Amino acid sequence: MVFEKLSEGLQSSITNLRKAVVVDKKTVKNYTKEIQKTLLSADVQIEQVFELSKRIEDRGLLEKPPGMLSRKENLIRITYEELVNLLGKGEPVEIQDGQKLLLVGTQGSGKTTTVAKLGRYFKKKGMHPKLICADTFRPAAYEQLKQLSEEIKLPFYGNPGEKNALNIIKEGIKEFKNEGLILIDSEGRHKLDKELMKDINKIYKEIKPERVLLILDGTTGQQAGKEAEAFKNSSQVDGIILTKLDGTAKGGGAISACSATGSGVNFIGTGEHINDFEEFNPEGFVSRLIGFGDLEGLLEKAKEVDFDEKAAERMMSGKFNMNDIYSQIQQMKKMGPMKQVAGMLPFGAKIPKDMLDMQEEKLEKFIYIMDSMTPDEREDPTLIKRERIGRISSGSGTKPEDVRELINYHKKMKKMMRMFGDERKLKRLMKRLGGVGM
Ligand SMILES: Nc1nc2c(ncn2[C@@H]2O[C@H](COP(=O)(O)OP(=O)(O)O)[C@@H](O)[C@H]2O)c(=O)[nH]1
Ligand SMILES: [Mg+2]
Repeated sequence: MVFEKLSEGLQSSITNLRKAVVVDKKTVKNYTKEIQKTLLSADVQIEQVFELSKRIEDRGLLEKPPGMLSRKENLIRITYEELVNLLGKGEPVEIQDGQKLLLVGTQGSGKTTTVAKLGRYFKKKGMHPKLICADTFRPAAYEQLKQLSEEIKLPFYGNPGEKNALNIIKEGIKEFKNEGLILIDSEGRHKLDKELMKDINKIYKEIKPERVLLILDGTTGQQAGKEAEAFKNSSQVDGIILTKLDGTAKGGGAISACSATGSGVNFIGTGEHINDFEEFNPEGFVSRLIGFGDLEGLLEKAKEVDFDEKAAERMMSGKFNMNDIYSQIQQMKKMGPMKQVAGMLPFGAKIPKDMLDMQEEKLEKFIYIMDSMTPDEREDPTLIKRERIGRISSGSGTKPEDVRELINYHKKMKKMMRMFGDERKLKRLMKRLGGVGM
């Protein structure tokens, strides 16, 4: 599996963090030490690792957790952000029909394979890729790409009799009437030397490809960044494709080193087969490393909840009615189980137990009941006497006990609101609870 070690390392640090009782300086330090170790073993540059862990540490200790997040959760969110920052800085490369795309890189980096992978990828997106083999350096290159193009059923042009790469490309473009997305496989040398650069620059000048993608072997780890830099200094590079990430634990190093050059990784190759290829997107990638389900909930919670000042004032003045309960339940449904929410409160213990035990279904039921009340009744629940209870329960398809339970709930809440004599405290509580508080 790709990035298994990196993922395991990060997830185990996060699990350990979750188990910690307090989030103090020592916890944060231990946590960042573990992250450091994981990143170093993925061959990420030492300076990058230290910068990242220092930022996680500083932010983790100083930053006020946004929204509903605890300090612990915020630390995980910060880790996510910093990893995204570490692994991706480049803009996505826009590729479409009507463009010529030149693939460059050293021999064996995976150019020919990647031309076919890209062809298949864009074909699936409804585009019209056409392949040209312009590698006159390696005799088998023509056959290799020809076969691959047959496998994925894409037009192919090559000319084994012609020794001049530039001529082949011109012929190919003519053959394809300069239509569709023309993918050009170029020659590679054993390293990025002057000769290769000269040849590529000549092709670049004559053919004017709209995009140039650099193919780098991911198993070289940090070295990939050095190659990217060298290439960028002598030729145009619009994006980077890292290959062979399936066969290495150094992928993190390769990606971060490329990102450090200012042009991030756009695609990754994750196997020899044509399907082993994907667009690289740092956010999605880091989410997967950390464990997506976990992160999704966390980021959702980090969103600042709206604070309804007017609702606070209404409550303070004792005017707490069913409309408030209504929006309160709507907010609660967005936030998850009550017990979990109460666990985050500074004085959670004051919340009556039956309220904490309230189940999602019950909240739903309450909503139905309130929907069956008249506006007057919602505004002033004391109007709801015995005969009205019957009407409301049958209107909402619930039992009269349910309606009574909601009325009692409202009373309890109202009483509790008064108990928080201190307005500041109440407002703070309400902010955490997302609006109408309890
Ligand atoms: N495991 C793995 N092998 C790859 C990947 N991409 C290319 N290769 C292999 O690397 C070798 C060189 O690839 P090739 O496309 O011929 O490189 P080129 O010389 O740059 O054109 C071939 O054996 C490919 O099958 C990849 O993402 N994963
Ligand atoms: Mg090749």
